[in-house]
Amino acid sequence: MSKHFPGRAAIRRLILLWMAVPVIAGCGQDPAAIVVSEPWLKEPIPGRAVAAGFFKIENRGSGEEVLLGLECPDAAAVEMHEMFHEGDMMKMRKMEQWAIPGHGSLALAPGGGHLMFLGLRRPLKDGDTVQLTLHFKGAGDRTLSVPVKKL
Ligand SMILES: [Cu+2]
Repeated sequence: MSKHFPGRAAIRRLILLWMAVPVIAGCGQDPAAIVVSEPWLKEPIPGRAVAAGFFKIENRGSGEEVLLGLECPDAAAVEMHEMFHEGDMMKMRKMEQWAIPGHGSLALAPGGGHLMFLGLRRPLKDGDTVQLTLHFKGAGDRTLSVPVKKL
């Protein structure tokens, strides 16, 4: 009598495969999981070469995504700024990167986190549009048309 059950190894392989699928799905970043919406740039004060920008990023995936940096052909640099309290003062600091947790979001808004467009290369007015490219660690690059708005 044999102690060998022919189907067992195959069943074990199937079980292992079944368990591995969610793990694989959790590691790979699907670019479609990152949704960037409502981008806009606040019209700069006339004569000033800096402007603040905002958007929302939704991470519909289960893994963390990281915004590594941004580029705009109309600005020398685009920085990520976070607001924080220091005593009674609200201050801002430059972020090297911005993490967006799985099933989380990052919402930039006046008075809170924002983008800082530095060294603007042309005067920007309400109704203008600039191109903005976001560099994501997992999802790659995303280029948006960003309208300039006067508040
Ligand atoms: Cu700032």
